[in-house]
Amino acid sequence: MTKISSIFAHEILDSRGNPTVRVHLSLDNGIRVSSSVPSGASTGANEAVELRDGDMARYGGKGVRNAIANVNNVLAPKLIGFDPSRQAEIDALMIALDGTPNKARLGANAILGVSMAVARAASQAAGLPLYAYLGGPGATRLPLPMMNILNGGKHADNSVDFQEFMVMPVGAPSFSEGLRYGAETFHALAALLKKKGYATSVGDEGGFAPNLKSNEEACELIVEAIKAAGYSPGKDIAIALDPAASSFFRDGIYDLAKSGQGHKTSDEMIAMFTSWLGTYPIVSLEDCLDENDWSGFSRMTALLGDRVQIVGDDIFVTNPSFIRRGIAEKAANAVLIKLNQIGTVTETMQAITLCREAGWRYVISHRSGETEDSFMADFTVAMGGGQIKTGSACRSERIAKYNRLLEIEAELGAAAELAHVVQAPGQGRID
Ligand code: 2PG
Ligand code: MG
Repeated sequence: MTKISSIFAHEILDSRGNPTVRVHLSLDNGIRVSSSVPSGASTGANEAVELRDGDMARYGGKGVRNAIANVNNVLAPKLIGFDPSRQAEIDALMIALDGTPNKARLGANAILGVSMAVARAASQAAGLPLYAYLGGPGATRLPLPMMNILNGGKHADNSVDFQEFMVMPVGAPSFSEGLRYGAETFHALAALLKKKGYATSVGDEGGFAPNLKSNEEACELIVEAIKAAGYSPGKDIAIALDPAASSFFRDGIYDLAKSGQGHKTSDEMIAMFTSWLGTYPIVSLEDCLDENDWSGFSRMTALLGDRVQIVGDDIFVTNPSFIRRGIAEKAANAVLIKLNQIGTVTETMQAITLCREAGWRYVISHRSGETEDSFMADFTVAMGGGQIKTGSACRSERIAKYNRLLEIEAELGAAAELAHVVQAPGQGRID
């Protein structure tokens, strides 16, 4: 039996230049792997705790030396000697060693770094690519990408309140062709913005971050870019949105301060997105309301849930207990899945099992602060949900995931299939 022989963590930087955790793990047969932990900006209040040092003398308090020390001094001594294929047991032991409900003592960043490294080491010990180890021989489904080509909200210093305007190549015949559709639209959008005198600098996830006159103008420009790239809006390429509404919900009201478009109630937000559905080829709506607005989510799902994918991110935080409540209250019909919101590979898989049992869809997602680690690309293929959200067509921390998916597609050859989980706008689900 192969055993874990060493675990060692150190501090690295993420795509925003903030410290994060990298874990190196060795097995007694000579296999060595590493994993790196991402970090969000528009984080849900109930996410597992990302441990930061708070030492203002280093990185403005954002150092992760305590999390590193927890890996090296608390977790490593307990895990050496374990068979890495015992993922669930190892994750449960780390949860027990932490002893809090939200990983506040050791840090979800410490625990997840080890959890991902354990999975990767086990896959190598089994002689399998990570997606095949975690997903089995049936893991042949490549995801439809949600490519965030226009950034706003907390991910950009511009006049756009809504965080993510994404394109989904719903009509593409394969993953690589879909990626090309998205990249060509990204380049067409660049040319369009330039022509209109807008900035073509990019935000945290590699999408453009111009100062637009309104949030809606982003949708207009994307439709124009899709056409300019030679595609049919809605047929070849659809739009997905993540306003990340918790980030501009203040004192019981949605405050569209960045664009200067005033205040909206929950029902006014729902009415606005309903009208957008009639105008733009939108197939997916994530976090259109605040994370505590459960009744608003339920009203919106009752109204629009048969026409469009309604994704809960901050409201569910990849946490089985919140997802269970969401299913009971019909608060959405899909979940955004982020490994670091919950903090172990096992619990993330449990969250996905709940979605499957309820007939809900799930989208595996990056964070706005990322690294070159492409774990989530393999994880997406393994989980078979058919959708990945991992940023625009630029910035290497985003492209690392797309390139890994291209590699998986090539490796699967004729067995590779592209998921078609969303149909033309307003037509409901067909997966
Ligand atoms: C989101 C994510 C990822 P962040 O809201 O879905 O795009 O952003 O990582 O900043 O929470
Ligand atoms: Mg989100």
